[in-house]
Amino acid sequence: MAVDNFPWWLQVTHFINFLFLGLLIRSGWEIIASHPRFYWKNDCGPGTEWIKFTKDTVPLEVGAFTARDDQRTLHPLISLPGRAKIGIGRAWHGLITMLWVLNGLIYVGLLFVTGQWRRLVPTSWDVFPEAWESMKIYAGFGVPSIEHFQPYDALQMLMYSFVIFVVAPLMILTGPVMSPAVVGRYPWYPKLFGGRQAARSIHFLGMAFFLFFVLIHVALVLIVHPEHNLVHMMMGVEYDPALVGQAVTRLIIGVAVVVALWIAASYASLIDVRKSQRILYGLQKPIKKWVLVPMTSRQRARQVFTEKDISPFHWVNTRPPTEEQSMEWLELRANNFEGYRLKVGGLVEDEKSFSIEELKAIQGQDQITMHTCMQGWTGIAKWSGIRLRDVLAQVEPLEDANYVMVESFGTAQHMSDGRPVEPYYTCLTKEMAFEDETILAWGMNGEDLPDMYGAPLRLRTESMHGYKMVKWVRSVSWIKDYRDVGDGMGGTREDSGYQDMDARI
Ligand SMILES: Nc1nc2c(c(=O)[nH]1)N[C@H]1C(S)=C(S)[C@@H](COP(=O)(O)O)O[C@H]1N2
Ligand SMILES: [Mo]
Repeated sequence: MAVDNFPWWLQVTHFINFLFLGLLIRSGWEIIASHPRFYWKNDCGPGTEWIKFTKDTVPLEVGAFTARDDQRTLHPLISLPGRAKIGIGRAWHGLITMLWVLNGLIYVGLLFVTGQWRRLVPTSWDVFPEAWESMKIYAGFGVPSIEHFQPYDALQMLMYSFVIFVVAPLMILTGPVMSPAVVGRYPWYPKLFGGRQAARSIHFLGMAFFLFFVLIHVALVLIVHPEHNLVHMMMGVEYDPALVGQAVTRLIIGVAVVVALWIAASYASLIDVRKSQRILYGLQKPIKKWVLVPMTSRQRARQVFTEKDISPFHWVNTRPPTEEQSMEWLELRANNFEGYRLKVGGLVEDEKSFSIEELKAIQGQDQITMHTCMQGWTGIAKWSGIRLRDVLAQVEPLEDANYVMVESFGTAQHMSDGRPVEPYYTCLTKEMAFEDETILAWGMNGEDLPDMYGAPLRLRTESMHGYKMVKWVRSVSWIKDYRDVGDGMGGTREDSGYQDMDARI
């Protein structure tokens, strides 16, 4: 195997990869910061973390410390975009993943088409004893002689193959397990990785491995025969001492450009966060619409969990309404919700309202499902309620009734833009509203819905993230367009947390 040139496409795909990996890792940190704990079990119980990046300990008492209280803020120099804009972090992560996978496919495709794969895929078992020899040399702070590198030595080959053919695919495969739509539609899939939280932990470990690999990779490039490496890498030609200076210049410029782009991405996203939200999610819309929705829409209930899977601990996000927020709810509460009536109206012929008893008489179902908050935590519970579509069937929608809006008595605990307290709401497309497991729940784990979890009625949209699942529901309305209500983004978390209206992934 002769040392031939490093082809130009190898340089380009490497450069793009370096840029994208940084964006992925930094947006990943933004997401981690919103729930800086990792678990193996889906319950996410306090004390069951195998690693956490916060000093806070969580009391077992329900609602004493909420998922929002747990959120951390990172600086824009560190995470993408920083300042706890998790919606934008998730948008970047999704978009760059698509581009990174594309770049990776081009790279691997070209490796095989051009025969370059022989450089890094070991073709003989000798690679293991040879790698061991290299390892011993490094362990003694030595450097294998240049003859070992043709162009890569055995240890390098093993490392590269492992990253490209094991770690990268594992990252791509564990990513979709974060999506409640994917997990709901294909319950066997998360099991391949030991469950949803195990997949999240593996995804985290993959990130840590990438960091470790990049550090070692860069260090070795610069320590072990750096003149040769730099000329190969940066100039794409055989080693020539005359080219070293130019290679170093190129390296410095390349790294500076990438780092500048990483940081620019953060600050550019923060200038006009709403615009970033629209652009970043907008670019992903076709993939969501043409791939994700058809692949995951759930017209059939799929109970995958049983009573014994029910989580002993279930995180709370936002506490029940206070006096400033809703006297109405507090008065209903004081009366055990006896006077409560769900209003069903908006663009309908005939507004109606229903007591919980009346709803129970129409239809009822139980579902044991996993709640997934986009922050990263999950919890399994049994929810009892009525299908939203059966509630909607009680009224006659007008012609331009296109979306369903669900409004709360309560608020969001924390609005990232610090605006005054206002009622929580969400909007659903017809597709979302009519799914089998989209219900208004009055019961949790066989009991009346507790106050913390949304009494007397809460929305459950099982194929979507938690932010769609309005607690303390006051009304359901047909509306013409979600762009006409609130800030026009589709719900409270979309308006002020910059999330996507389509909460499937
Ligand atoms: N009224 C209201 N409903 C809400 C929220 C909120 O802040 N206010 N948070 C949502 C989010 S982001 C999540 S993850 C779930 C959490 O539900 P839980 O507290 O029952 O676990 O509630 C959703 N419903
Ligand atoms: Mo959430």
